[in-house]
Amino acid sequence: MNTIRRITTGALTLALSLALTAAPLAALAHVFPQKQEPGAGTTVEAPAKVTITFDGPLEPAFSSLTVTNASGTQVNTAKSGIDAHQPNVESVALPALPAGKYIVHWVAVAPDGHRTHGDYAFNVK
Ligand SMILES: [Cu+2]
Repeated sequence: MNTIRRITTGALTLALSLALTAAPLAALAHVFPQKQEPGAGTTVEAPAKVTITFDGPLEPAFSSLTVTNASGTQVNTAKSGIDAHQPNVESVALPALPAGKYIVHWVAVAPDGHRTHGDYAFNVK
């Protein structure tokens, strides 16, 4: 009884300390979107820009946002940029978009060089 209890506590302590050491490392190394405007899967009036707020600062030289239409053609002509006052906010200006489905492709590089990427769609009415 006593031994089992000790083992269980030991395993719990080990799991806890692993979680505690792993979490901050992962958070430092890789950035992910926290907020997307327009949001994933939403249908909106043609937006003037796409803005993504990440959970950590981005390396401007290697991070980017591009937007393509349903046939895969890039629709943004402007280059994406990081907000001057918020290093975790990136946006890209858009031309007047006709109705349809659009895909936002994001590449986020943290200051330590770790890269994450993803995409999501929104619809213009
Ligand atoms: Cu990495």
